[in-house]
Amino acid sequence: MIKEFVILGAGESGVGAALLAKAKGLKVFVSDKGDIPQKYRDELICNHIDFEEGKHSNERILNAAEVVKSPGIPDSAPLVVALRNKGISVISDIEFAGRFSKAHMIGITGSNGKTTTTLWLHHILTLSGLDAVLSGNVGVSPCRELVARDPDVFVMELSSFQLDNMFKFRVNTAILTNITPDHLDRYDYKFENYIQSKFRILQNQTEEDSFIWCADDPVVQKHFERSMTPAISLPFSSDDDGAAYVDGHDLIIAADERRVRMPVEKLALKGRHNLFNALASGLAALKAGASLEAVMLGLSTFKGVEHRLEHAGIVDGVTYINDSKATNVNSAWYALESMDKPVIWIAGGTDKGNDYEELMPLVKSKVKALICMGVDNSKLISVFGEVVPQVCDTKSIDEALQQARAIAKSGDVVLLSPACASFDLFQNYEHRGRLFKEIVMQMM
Ligand code: UMA
Ligand code: ADP
Repeated sequence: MIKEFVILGAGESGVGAALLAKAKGLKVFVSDKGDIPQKYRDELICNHIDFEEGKHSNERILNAAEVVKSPGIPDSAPLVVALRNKGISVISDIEFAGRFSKAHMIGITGSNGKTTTTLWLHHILTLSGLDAVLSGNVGVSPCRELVARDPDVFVMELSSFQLDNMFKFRVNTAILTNITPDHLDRYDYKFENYIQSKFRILQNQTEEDSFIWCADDPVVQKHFERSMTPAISLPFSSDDDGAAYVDGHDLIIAADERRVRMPVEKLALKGRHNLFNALASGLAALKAGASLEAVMLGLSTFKGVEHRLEHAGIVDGVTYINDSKATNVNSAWYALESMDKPVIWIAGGTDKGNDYEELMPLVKSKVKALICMGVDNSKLISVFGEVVPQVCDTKSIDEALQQARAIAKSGDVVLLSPACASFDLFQNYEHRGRLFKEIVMQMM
């Protein structure tokens, strides 16, 4: 009897993998422990793919030829452990996609800046007329694209969860934006394990490939060893060193004997973190063959990504900024650093074991009021209570914005950059950001 190709989880990655497996003639079975969202259920039915929901039928699954695991399912799940103990290969949808593609693979990982860099790079490549497809953790499984065709270039955001189940996949151009603590619940609360997961992006590279990395990031600096990859090393820095760097008021991006020079002030997005994202995108674009003109145009015309330091409106001379995607301390650090007006800072939510100390100097110099917004604000209040002139304890976004409006004076900024996950009060960070913008719109 032909053994089944089993897919665990019927979200974007699982259904993408199922469609590709079916197209390649495999005998596919999809199993989801929860309810399958309607649009994915419809896709499975339309494509005559066998599935179950509300349970995992262990006996059937433990008889699989191979298993694709969705990234939301931890490696510690008992079924995944049992599969591995039985010697059954468990891979991610990205690994599966790699078997059917000859595209130039660009993989972007890091703790922060993945989505911005991925979309910015894709914008440049598209302007340059390259056949580049966006995929990975940005929400589109590469498998889905491969059912129809194999593009010239894949621009893939890769989360650590996806990297963990990638074994033979070769990333031709790997970008590592930075590494700061995140998702530690999936890594036995050991930062070291999370760091190793990020470096998996290098695992199958050859001399023909490239590794683009942030030389200013202390963790990457400390852990990157030349023996980890034979690829060409292309570090970037806001200093005057590396393959992409800053020289006076200009940024320089150089690869393969081609070189871009443009004023930093022409970059479409502001802030030091976005300078890093621009340098990384520019290097990868040159490696993928983009024209120098497209690199310069793309770097200066990108529209930015929703919920990342997004301008939400001006009310009574006060600027409102939605940075709801800042779900960890490091991203909030960059948001505060890029502020040049007095800040009313809205922060808080589900704490992921945050250490706020590194924010202290910025908070002391820039924040005139802290509006804590969460079910439990005690930690934020105890850390910043003595430091910030005014601290408010709020339990909803309406209340938080009401307080912020009452305190703000013309010329101030109200910044939502929570440094925390959103799940205590919201469905997700998008929900939090959308509500913020809606209320600001109503105030206008
Ligand atoms: N499920 C099981 N068994 C279990 C546990 C869960 O069957 O034991 C089922 C759930 O019922 C659910 C399905 O698994 O229906 C969902 O799996 P999933 O969460 O992996 O969903 P996908 O839609 O495939 O989304 C995943 C990524 N999700 C996660 O990593 C948690 C998406 O990233 C990604 O966009 C998508 O693949 C396409 O690549 C989201 C994310 O939060 C945005 N990523 C994290 C981040 O950015 O910080 C890493
Ligand atoms: P990711 O996909 O890695 O979560 P995003 O581009 O979505 O990254 O940005 C997440 C948060 O981090 C936003 O608040 C954004 O302003 C901030 N950010 C973006 N780029 C960087 C960077 N290079 N370093 C630190 N923070 C960043």
